[in-house]
Amino acid sequence: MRNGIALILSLAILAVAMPAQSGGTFVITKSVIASGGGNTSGGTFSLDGTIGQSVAGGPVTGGSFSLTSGFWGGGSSSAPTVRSPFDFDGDGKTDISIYRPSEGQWWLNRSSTSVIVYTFGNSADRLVPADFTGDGKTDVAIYRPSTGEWFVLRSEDATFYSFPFGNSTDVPAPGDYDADGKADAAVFRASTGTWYIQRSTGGTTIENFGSPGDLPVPADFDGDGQTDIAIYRPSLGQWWMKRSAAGVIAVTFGVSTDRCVPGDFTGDGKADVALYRPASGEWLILRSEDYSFYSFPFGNSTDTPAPGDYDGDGRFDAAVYRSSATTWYVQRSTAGTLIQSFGAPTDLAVPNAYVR
Ligand SMILES: [Ca+2]
Ligand SMILES: [Ca+2]
Ligand SMILES: [Ca+2]
Ligand SMILES: [Ca+2]
Repeated sequence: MRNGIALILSLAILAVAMPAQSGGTFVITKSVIASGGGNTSGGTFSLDGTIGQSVAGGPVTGGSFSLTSGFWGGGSSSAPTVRSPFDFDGDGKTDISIYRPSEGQWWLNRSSTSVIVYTFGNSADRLVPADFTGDGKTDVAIYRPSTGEWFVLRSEDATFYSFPFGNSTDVPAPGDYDADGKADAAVFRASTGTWYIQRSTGGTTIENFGSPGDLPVPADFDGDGQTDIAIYRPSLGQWWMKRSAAGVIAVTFGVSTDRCVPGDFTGDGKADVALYRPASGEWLILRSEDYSFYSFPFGNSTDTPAPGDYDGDGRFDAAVYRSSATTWYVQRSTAGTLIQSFGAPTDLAVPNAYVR
């Protein structure tokens, strides 16, 4: 019985691309069903009945069906791909990395290969690294406030392109707002509470969400693959999130001196509202699952928070760069604490780029 239902579902999918059919006996050979799989072997499959109709009727009975898994990739192909931020080599792990403003240098300590240095930017530029080209590797990128220009260094071949999008007082806040796997240039204009998003799939989104004094904290809070517009209101400790699938929600979590470090710390595919409290060196995480929170100390008052997924397990890891000691401390969720020397005292931690 159960196998019969599975067969109907699978064949209903198979029939989508076909014209409607009715009547007759359908014969499907193994080569049609399992061209790429390894589960079907030795036989010809026959089916009488309802190809081309919706799955609305009762189950097929009276037959002997044998069906193994593996149709259409097991149905997983439509799940959004969760990628790690600041992953310049595309191995799924955030890379320890610094920007040296005086030289315009990016030093990337890539987790799968080696250190590489790019000169790209100047001391007044803002860091906006993200995967703009959609190859799974974060691209080195800067926003130049004086001209409102974006400069992206393609991870594919280290060539660059640039385009204007924003003005001198805008806060750059790129993300994948249209869920096509490519980061979209975006800015938050705090003076008017307006978001401008240049979608990689085409067109510009202009949306009012926020007020003067708010900070942009976009992330995928509902886990549908689309970055969600969101702001933090420091004066009230309020987070306002315009979730793309689940609607607007507001939570009060934090004080004005906290730093916003949203990310998926719990590993459910949804970003958690999260804070770093410099005064106590504490991380405070509001679980997306049930809005309960937990906290733990990791860092001190002068450390730079640099969250990311450094061990690539799908969960954000607390991390700080201690510039005075040029040392990174990473509390990896699966691999223990990493202590690594990388950088100089005046360097900026790249994974701090979107911490507000
Ligand atoms: Ca990496
Ligand atoms: Ca996009
Ligand atoms: Ca979303
Ligand atoms: Ca992790």
